Amino acid sequence: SKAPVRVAVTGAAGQIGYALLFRIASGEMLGKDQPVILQLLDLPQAQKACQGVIMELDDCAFPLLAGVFATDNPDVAFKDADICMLVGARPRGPGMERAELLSANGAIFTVQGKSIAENAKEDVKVLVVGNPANTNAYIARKSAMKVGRTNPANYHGMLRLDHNRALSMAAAKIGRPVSSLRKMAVWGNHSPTMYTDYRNATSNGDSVKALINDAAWNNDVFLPTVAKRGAAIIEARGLSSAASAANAAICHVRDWVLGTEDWVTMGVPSDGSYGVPEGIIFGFPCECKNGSYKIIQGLEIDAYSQEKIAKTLKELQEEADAVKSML
Ligand code: NAX
Repeated sequence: SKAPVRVAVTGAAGQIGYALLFRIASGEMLGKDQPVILQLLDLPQAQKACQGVIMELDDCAFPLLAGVFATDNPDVAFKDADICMLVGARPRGPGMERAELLSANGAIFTVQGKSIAENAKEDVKVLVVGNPANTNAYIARKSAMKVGRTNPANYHGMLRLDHNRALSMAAAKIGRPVSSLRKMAVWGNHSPTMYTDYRNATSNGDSVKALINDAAWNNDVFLPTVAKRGAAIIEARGLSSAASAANAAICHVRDWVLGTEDWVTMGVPSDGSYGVPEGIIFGFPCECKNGSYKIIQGLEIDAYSQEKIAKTLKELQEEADAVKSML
């Protein structure tokens, strides 16, 4: 049988952690034949809650769960990790300015990026879920690059929830199942400036854009609804998205490790594609094969799309500028 894969999960005592860990342990992320060891990181005051989660993991008697522990020490949590899912982050408190939020998270992700680079496997795959996800991934990557050792291409931010939201909403609009859809894309930041793009999407081979054939709906309904979906969930549930966020994290890592047939949106460090400066963590349509990903090249960017991409890029560059002094 296969050697266990070590998966570190931060923010393990939180609500996304609770929706995520059981699915990883059941084999939904890495395959039904792949044993896993879960390495949980959370703050000191959350250790007791982590022990409760571990008790429940034990009580599931998952055949694939080869081990689990919790710690408040990043160096212990990331030791020999093959995959790091960085869910824990500093939430925006009441009256907190954007700059304060960025610097509070900068303090977390500089430490965690360095610790990953020093302790994890050299080919570790890192997915940042905690917001602001793109910039937290940017910080972790830059911090890791000072250490060297790990692959700078493997520091990602999560845009998959936005991608999945777009799939579901486009499917409902055309009255066909999600499974009929291919080639959805979301560009840029995981924030309301993201640009959700179905221009290249198909449903059973038919153009989704032609089936919808309504530019006003795209601009006035589809884009803002996907962009504000997180806020709509908070309004309805009184809590932010958790099960769908955990599902998106599972999808991102599963597709990265096991490969894709379709396009998937990943927040990856730009290699200069589509004029996005190198190193900015930007949502691009990607394909995955043999454990690595590739940004889909050669897509036509019309004037409308260019304007949307420029706007979300500007926001990411401003966030990068705001954390420059920490890196
Ligand atoms: P919770 O507040 O339920 O849980 C967060 C957990 O992280 C807590 O247990 C906390 O103790 C822990 N934590 C805080 N700082 C830590 C640190 N330095 N090291 C380790 N653990 C730490 O939040 P939850 O609902 O689980 O959301 C987690 C993060 O995901 C938030 O930042 C949230 O904004 C973000 N989201 C990102 C999404 C995305 O699409 N990229 C969507 C969902 C979600 O909003």
